[in-house]
Amino acid sequence: MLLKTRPQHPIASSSITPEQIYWQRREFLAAASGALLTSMGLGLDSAWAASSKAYPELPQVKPNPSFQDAELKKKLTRFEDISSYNNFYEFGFDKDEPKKNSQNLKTKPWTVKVHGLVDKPGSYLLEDFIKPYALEDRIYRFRCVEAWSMVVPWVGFPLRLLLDQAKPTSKAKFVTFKTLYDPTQMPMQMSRSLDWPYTEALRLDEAMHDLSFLAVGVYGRILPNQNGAPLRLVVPWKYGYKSIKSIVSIELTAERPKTTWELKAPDEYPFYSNVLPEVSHPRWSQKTERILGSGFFSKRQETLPYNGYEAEVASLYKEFDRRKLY
Ligand SMILES: Nc1nc2c(c(=O)[nH]1)N[C@H]1C(S)=C(S)[C@@H](COP(=O)(O)O)O[C@H]1N2
Ligand SMILES: [Mo]
Repeated sequence: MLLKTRPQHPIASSSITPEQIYWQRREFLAAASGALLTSMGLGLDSAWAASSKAYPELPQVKPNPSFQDAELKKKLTRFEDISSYNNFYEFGFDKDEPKKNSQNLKTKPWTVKVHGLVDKPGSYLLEDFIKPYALEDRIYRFRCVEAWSMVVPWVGFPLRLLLDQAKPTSKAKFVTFKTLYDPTQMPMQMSRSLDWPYTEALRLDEAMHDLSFLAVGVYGRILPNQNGAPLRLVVPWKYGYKSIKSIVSIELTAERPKTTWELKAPDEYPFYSNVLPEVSHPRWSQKTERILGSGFFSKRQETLPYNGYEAEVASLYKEFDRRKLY
């Protein structure tokens, strides 16, 4: 995983939607600190509209009031940044490659298998998979292990609700997720750079935590392919690589599986991967993070314990040494 910075392009809004009001505010702030950025933005008006509106709106999405923090709302990362600076190694290792190379990923029909140590296993078409749940909008912080961060309004439902339906047996201790394996569509799966299919896992009690979220959209619209369409995990108190994309398999297991990044470099990307600013990555500090989309002279901010969710999740780890849990 490499760090790479590139200029961010401010884009003025044409029609007023809630997210665009936030950007206007951002641009106002940008204007206050440098008029150049705003003037560049004017010409990109229609480019923005095209990039957002290419994605169908999800019907009946309700904001979950517990995750609409006013301060975070002001810091929302623009759709344009969320959808053009990505890690999705199946489509390439540079941040701009997933967007370029994932456009033909076939996300319909899409089948998700729920299996392993559950009373109610099943294979579902995505439409049927999400049908039982009310889609909600949750604004979460997102922190990549590479020390950049964003604030994202995800659309989806808590993973816990799915697990409640699948009914894990008493032997189930972990939930294992797998991404689609199809090298004809995901060209980097032909290389041996990582152990494919991309695999991630949570302890069952982590998976049952209300914050663990299955996302099908962002900014009220379906997920762009590069963000993990049509279904991805979001675990906001852990480093981004735990938030596995384009999921086809959810399996309850008794044993802890080896995860993809753990297999690659266990000392750098261990199983727990909780965001802990005091625990450095072997090759860099995790004390601060670069704010994605904060302009050419990127701003940094302090990283928060458990990425700001300490009050909610610390009890999951009380009997452990935090350092072992990174
Ligand atoms: N299948 C799969 N899931 C993945 C990855 C990946 O390469 N493949 N990258 C992870 C990493 S390192 C991060 S930071 C996030 C990035 O999500 P985003 O592109 O939506 O910001 O996805 C995670 N999920
Ligand atoms: Mo990441």
